[in-house]
Amino acid sequence: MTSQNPIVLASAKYPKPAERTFQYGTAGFRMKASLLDSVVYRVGLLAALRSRKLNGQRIGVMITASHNPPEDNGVKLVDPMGEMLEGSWETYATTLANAPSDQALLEIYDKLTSDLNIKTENKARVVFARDTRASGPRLVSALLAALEASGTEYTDYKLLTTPQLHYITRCLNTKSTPYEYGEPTEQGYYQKIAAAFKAATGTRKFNGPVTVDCANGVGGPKLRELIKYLSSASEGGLEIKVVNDNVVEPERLNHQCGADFVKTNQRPPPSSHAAPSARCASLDGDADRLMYYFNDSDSSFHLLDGDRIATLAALFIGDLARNAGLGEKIKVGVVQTAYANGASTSYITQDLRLPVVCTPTGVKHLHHAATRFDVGVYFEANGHGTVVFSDLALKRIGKYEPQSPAQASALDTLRALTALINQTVGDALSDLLLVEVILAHKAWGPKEWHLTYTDLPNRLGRIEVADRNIFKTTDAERKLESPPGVQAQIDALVGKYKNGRSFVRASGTEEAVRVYAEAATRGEADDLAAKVADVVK
Ligand code: 16G
Ligand code: ZN
Repeated sequence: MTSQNPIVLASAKYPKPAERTFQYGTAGFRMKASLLDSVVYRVGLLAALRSRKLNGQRIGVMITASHNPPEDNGVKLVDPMGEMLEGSWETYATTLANAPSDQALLEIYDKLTSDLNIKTENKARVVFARDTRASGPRLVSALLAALEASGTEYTDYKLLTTPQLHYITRCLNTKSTPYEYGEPTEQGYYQKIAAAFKAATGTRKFNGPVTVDCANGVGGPKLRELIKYLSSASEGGLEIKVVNDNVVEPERLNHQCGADFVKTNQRPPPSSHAAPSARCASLDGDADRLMYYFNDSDSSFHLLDGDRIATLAALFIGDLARNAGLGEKIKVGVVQTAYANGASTSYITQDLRLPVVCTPTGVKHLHHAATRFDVGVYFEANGHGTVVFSDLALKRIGKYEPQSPAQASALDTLRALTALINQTVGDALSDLLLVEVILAHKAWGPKEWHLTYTDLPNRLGRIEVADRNIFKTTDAERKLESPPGVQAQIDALVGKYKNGRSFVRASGTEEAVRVYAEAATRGEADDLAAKVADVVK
């Protein structure tokens, strides 16, 4: 009898809230945690299907809402190589999440099994973890119910950063293959990163400590753990001062701290008392975004965001490849979104002479575009990003015989970077150490880094509209094709401002549209943003 089916029976304990429509968006499902039980249960079923479809490769499930407030939570799937879930499967996630009843859910589950030719005799294997939110354990029980009901083997990695789960997923699926990525454990992650950091730093000295605001999220305890594997400051290692690492009081998560707070408010967390020119960094709630910043001697605040991390990494890796004698064999490229400051794009193309590709917002788009370069550097302005090395580039870097001591030294550093950088996804802990290595090599403080180019003043606004779905974009979100006529009005406004640039897109995560504008001066950028907002309202 169908009603005895374990999937239906367990589903009854996680009923879908009526009148709610869910959508698997750029960051998976994300909303108030109280609404998520049925969604997580159904995501567990999808993870089982995905794993069976891929012949029992491990699929990751991460329970987190990143930089959102403490009462939110979310869930997303990780594909076998540690990438984001393949696009076509996002639709299946949405369909399962919206099944109106337990019975309808089973019917969709069975239909997906047959439509996708999934062999039911294949093993299903899932690994999962969560951030520090209070709702995490409850949502884990919904996930477990789905894994049990679908006959899935699973491992609970408990508390991890999102990038750690991506790393472990890839390690598990590449174990004992030529593409082995590392030990599939949290310790393995720290060991790999710490060894690579040591090798990449060599004999260079760090210019004082870095203070890291951990958003009172999972990044705090994990950074403290990582530090145990690094050389101490007294041994010539990097001194990392950990702040905002209170995970005992969950309501402090992302509150007045963290990468999103710093980027959105353009100021340090109020708890920060950093000395002038001291290096400061902020992670977000699941430690996949990183922001650097410092206060000048005159107390002016300077943000070193994702664009700055991308330009720093592209500069350094481009130089290393050339100095190692691989300049002709390894092409470095940069991937940005329309939110990248125009000055960063000019710096990359004109000063670094590297190609830049622009993609729509969302990590999966950037990551995908980055894999088309030998070495692809991608960062969103919000601080999420990484560097990916193609198989060919890794082979060339691994096999090349240096022709001089200078080449050998550059090559050693480059090899160390391929292990230091988490190539599965943006990883704030790995990116932090990458930035520190580069600054140490260059003997730069944040000021010198900041001086590489001058940002164009810019403004980002948020407008609530009746229906954001009427705003359809083209050209990597830089132009609106609907509503008709709006783009022509924006173009006419932009033309009136020196270095003016503006675009409008519907948010993928909120019921709103975003307006971005930049121009030669602060006044003009604000003015342009306000005028474009008027057009959209
Ligand atoms: C999601 C994306 C992030 C993007 C943001 C844009 C992932 C993992 N996360 O958080 O990359 O910057 O959405 O939000 O892809 P918006 O569409 O509301 O502007
Ligand atoms: Zn995040």
